[in-house]
Amino acid sequence: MGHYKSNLRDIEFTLFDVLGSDQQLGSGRHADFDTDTVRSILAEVDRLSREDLAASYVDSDRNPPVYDPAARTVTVPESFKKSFAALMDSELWRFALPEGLGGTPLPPSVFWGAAELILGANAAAWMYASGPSFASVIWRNGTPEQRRIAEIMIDRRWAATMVLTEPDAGSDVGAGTTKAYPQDDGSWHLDGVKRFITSGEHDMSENIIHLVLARPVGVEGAGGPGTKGLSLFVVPKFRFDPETGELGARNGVYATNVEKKMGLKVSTTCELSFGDGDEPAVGWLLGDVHDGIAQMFQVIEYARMMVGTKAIATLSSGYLNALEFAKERVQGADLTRATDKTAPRVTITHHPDVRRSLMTQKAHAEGMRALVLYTATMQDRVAAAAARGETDETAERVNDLLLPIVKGYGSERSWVLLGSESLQTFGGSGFLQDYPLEQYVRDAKIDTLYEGTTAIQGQDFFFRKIVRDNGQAIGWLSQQIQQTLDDELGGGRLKVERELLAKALEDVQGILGTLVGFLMSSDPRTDGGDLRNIYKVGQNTTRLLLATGDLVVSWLLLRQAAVALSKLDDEPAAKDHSFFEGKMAAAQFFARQVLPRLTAERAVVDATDNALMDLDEAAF
Ligand code: ST9
Ligand code: FAD
Repeated sequence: MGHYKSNLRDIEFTLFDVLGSDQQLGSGRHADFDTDTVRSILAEVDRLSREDLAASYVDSDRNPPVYDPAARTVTVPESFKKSFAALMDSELWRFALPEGLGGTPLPPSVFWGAAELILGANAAAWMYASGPSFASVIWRNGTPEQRRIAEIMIDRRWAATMVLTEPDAGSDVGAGTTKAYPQDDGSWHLDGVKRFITSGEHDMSENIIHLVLARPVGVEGAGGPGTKGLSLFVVPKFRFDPETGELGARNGVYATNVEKKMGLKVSTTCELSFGDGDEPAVGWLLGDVHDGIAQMFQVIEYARMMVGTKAIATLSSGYLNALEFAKERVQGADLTRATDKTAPRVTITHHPDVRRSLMTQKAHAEGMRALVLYTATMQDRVAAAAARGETDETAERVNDLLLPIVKGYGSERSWVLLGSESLQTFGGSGFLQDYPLEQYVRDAKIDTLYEGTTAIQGQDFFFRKIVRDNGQAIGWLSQQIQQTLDDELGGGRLKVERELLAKALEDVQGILGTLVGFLMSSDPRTDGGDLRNIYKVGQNTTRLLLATGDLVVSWLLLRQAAVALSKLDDEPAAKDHSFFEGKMAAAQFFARQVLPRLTAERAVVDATDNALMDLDEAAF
């Protein structure tokens, strides 16, 4: 048995019974897909993930890629190559490509449902396989010649990378110093060192296309300070014939180091040096326009969704592994007979604290799955509007609002719960390599770090997605939650949960109101304004992000529970009965055990002062 335990049942329930993702199938852009076809695609992705992709998960952790510093090459373990080949051969990546690039797009919600399975089984395989998705960014933004590069990338299955980070430019991408010099033939020569580049070097494709942020030199109107002065360059590992793709000379970009890491070891993390040898690092300006950070954010938005989904998929598998273990592990007597030394020993699922832990894992894993899929339904709306030649501004804004929650909240909750609850369920065995949990914990920690740390997600959420949006998206979302309350969804059975949700909505709105108050009072142009009040905002943006995540997850669990209730009325078969009872239990547990804490979070926010910022650094 492989490590990965999927939950296709819950994915399908959420997609089709709760979110109605099937309603867009069979017509328009998705005429080729009906519900049965989509279910069979999901079933095949599930099989591929549990078998072919999961197969190399452990081996490629214990035998990670080998870097040869003399040749500056990387050899990936054979077991992983097999998984990667299975993923590429499945051509699942075509479901996310535009038609013009040979794609047959699935609705994004269905796509992300399938993505969970792959990311849970072997996230690194997904990352190495993202060449076609990167090609779609080149296709969307490129000149006609560059569109041809996108086609070649797909035909020849080239890999790709996103290259932002430098030793002194991590969260602060705008501090990057890599330079790009224009050449007479229209190409550019890049010069600089980038750090931490995922898939930066490996031996699984004949070429790698690097999408690199660099600062143009000597170009009027470009190359200024900060992120806005960065442009995006397409830099191949090997030069190639732009018509046929036939490989030419080695380009001057090399992996000059590969990091040794805590987890996700099979995914290479490379230092890339541009133009430090005899050959120049030749690249082309994407779309022939200096709009690098905006172009790169098309990649980042996708990658943030991917990272959140990866984290949540790992928690789900961690929970299901823990559940299986708990059902078999016999230890101790039932608490009601604890003093009776002759009482029969029971499986640990009988212990109240183990049940608390298991339900904490289940409610979060399933609630956050719903968060991912709900966010993806906003992407469904955006794509459907685009196909009609329109824009769905609300869906765009709400998707933008939810992305930092998927990424920031999803990764924080998953990483913490994987360690504190899923691994813990195994007792000391969880600490061993006999079970997948220790690797899950190591592999999931990165999710709170890359693609913008949690602090960056919190700031993005408040300053960009709420304040700069004039509260439109958060207002819309609050209205949706309020509607659920007004409609008395779930009737009498979920009355208590609705009351708790109403209080949580009030608390989150209270936290937000306090932060907006701090922000306004930090404007020195207003009466009594004190610029340092912005620190009070900065102390609490992550808190707001996490609190809003709890609120949205609880709302989605409640919506799931209401559907489950109506299904239970139809007296389903025993197995379905248990599934629906489980949905009810998860919603009730989350509302009763998680939401009340938001009142305390609000009190902390309301009491914020600047003592922390006034403290001398020496006192830390
Ligand atoms: C990394 C990779 O960590 C890890 C995993 C790799 C896996 C690889 C495979 C993944 C698959 C990918 C496939 C791709 C396929 C795509 C398919 C598509 C279908 N939203 O606030 P300002 C823009 S990589 C959108 O002033 P600062 C915007 O243009 C490294 N845009 O920022 C804005 O202009 P305007 C990851 C946004 O103070 C401009 O930026 N590193 C957003 O200058 C300036 O904005 C990080 O993530 C947004 N949310 O810079 C860095 N925000 O305002 C984290 C900004 O006019 N640091 N823009 O619209 C940050 O995010 C910082 O906040 C900062 C600050 C750098 C943006
Ligand atoms: P720093 O930015 O130095 O942050 C250090 C700490 O300070 C963090 O806790 C952070 O939250 C906090 N902090 C920093 N600035 C602020 C602020 N303004 N306000 C509040 N808190 C702040 N990059 C790529 O370009 N491409 C890749 O493919 C890629 N893959 C990666 C793979 C791995 C395994 C790793 C580890 C990193 C990868 N990265 C990649 C880089 C990654 O995106 C950065 O590590 C990340 O953005 C954080 O930057 P940093 O490590 O320099 O930390």
